[in-house]
Amino acid sequence: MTLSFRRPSLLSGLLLVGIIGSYAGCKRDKPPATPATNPAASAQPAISPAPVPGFDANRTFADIVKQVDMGPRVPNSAAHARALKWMDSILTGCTPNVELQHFTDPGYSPGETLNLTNVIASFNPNATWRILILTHYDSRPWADEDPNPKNHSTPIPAANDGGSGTALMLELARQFKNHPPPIGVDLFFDDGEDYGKYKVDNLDRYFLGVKYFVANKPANYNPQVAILLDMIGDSNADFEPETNSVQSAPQWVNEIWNTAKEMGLSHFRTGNGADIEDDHLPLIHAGIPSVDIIDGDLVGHVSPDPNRKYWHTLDDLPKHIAPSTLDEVGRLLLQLIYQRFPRDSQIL
Ligand code: 1BN
Ligand code: ZN
Repeated sequence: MTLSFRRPSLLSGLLLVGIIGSYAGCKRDKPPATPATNPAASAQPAISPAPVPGFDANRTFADIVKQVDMGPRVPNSAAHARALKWMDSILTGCTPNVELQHFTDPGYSPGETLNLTNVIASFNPNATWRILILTHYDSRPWADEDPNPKNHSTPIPAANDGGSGTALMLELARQFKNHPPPIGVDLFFDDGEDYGKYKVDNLDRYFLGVKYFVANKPANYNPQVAILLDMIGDSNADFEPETNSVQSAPQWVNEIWNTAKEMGLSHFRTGNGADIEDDHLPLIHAGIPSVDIIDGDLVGHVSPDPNRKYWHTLDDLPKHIAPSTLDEVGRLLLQLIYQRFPRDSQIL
């Protein structure tokens, strides 16, 4: 892969700030259980939690429809370029700190070169206590799980698998613009997640953007936790703790699912979720504790519900998405960011 930056590398800049702050020198290398049980936090005078902004789930739904209307966002396609421009314009309207990470991959066909772009939008860049939230925005080029074999080489609409996380993170960015988060937040829209053919070469050709990000990140960029959003919009979504996430970041899994329980969110269930290989694996391998919020029963059409058998098919359409599900995920993340995760002033 080759690299070019359209803008100066934001993460490098962030890391310069971070060196002065606590990226390199942070004493905490394990996350706290909760602010209430975090000794460093409880030693400080009480800090009133930041007010939690609202979340516009209808605008999020509309942004899923917008992406599907652009066409499948397959690398090297006009729809992919259009989606990138659209995301970039929204994000640059919300923060001056938007980085485009351009890179290439050979693709599958002889002589092919995939032009790929990761997008990273940062908020509160001087905060040393940071989280990374990520999703993929590319669409799978092959509907190879479609019941009709004639569709196996056709790209998927990717309303849920790509579109939902992208729309939700754009809405977070809009909220952060008007209500700057009390912790550092880096929103990472990664490319080339769904490019692989797992029946041919397992998962070797997946997660291209995150693999690139990890291989090129400054050594001292180490967010406290990464939260991956994948297929988070289904009207009957079932979010259970995913196995690799539990192993990588058990305290953060508890924090997220406990918060969901306290908020009375109906789509979050404790229990044993599936073991899913996803964008979080390269981050975990790079030492970043990571949690995948994923509707795991969609993968492999495990759910017995016939309306939930559209993963990697031409039926991954907005008709399966409910604003009420997007609302739960969006409000949960805002609650964690504004009220649950410790701020610098609580840990320094
Ligand atoms: C998740 C959603 N993934 C792709 N779209 C990753 C994956 C691919 C998981 C193949 C299992 C099999
Ligand atoms: Zn997929």
